[in-house]
Amino acid sequence: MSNKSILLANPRGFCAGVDRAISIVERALERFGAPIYVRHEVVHNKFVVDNLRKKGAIFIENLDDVPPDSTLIYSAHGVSKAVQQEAMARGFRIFDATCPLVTKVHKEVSRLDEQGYQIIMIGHKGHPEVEGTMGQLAPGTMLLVETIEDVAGLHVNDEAKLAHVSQTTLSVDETSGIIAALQQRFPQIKSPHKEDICYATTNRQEAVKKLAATCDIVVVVGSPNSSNSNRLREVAALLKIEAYMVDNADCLQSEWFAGKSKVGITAGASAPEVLVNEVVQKIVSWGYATITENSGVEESIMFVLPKELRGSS
Ligand code: 0JX
Ligand code: SF4
Repeated sequence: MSNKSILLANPRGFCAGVDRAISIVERALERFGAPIYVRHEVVHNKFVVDNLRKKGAIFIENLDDVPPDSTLIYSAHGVSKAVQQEAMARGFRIFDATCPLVTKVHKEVSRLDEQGYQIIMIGHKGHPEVEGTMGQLAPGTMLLVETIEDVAGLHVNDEAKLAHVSQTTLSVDETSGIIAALQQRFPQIKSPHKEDICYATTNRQEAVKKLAATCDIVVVVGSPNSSNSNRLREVAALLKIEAYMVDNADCLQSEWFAGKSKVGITAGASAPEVLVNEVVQKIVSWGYATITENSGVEESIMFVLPKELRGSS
């Protein structure tokens, strides 16, 4: 009998924000018909985006590409105030698929700004969530740090009136290092009541660590532009485990598995379970016969849809 086995992480895959964002696009398509315009990929997953495109969603980055009187949906990652204002001025029918946990950070930014704080954001430059969160205030108002090294180079207005917020999908461990560096340099800096890194990011990183503890190789299902999926691969790799991220089963390379007896599999918050199943099936076909699933935190959080899109579909 083969001793080659597969262990699935728990939790893995879709989070409540992704579920809601995809439902918003699907329901808008059902209610109003194609085309429905979506600003940016609604979530960073090729399979999800391709499917919605087939149903009539059109993904755009620039509002100039949206014809008058269209329906427009903001992606799960959120948008800046400037994008919101322009979309409203153009008179589109707007649905906001921004994850409520990202909106919470937006509100925190506005509140801190009203209280006179200068805000430092921890996040990845150019990521749409960072653009949306920093874009809650006028350009140039917030400061961005990506690494511990960036902290030394900050030029702040008043050390006594500083606060920090973060992107929701960062590495928990890396971010605590950056926060420690901020606190060391600016002892009076105000921290969020509750960490901005969301429950889904935290739980999936914990789950991949548990996977890495007993596996020889870890496969993360996720698209290349998905920040939280990349973090899962990195978290596993930091534990000295060979770790790969794949968009789908076709991306798996049999050489990776030579000499490996236990394969761990997880998925980013934007990767559908159907892709996990396909990855599992392919690895099973290479002789990994036993499949088990780790125990993990149960997630019961769900977010409601916008009022106009609720009810039976
Ligand atoms: O690149 P991200 O991880 O921020 O986004 P993705 O992969 O679409 O995941 C779901 C949306 C997360 C927003 O916080
Ligand atoms: Fe929301 Fe977290 Fe999911 Fe992002 S990863 S959509 S913040 S629940």
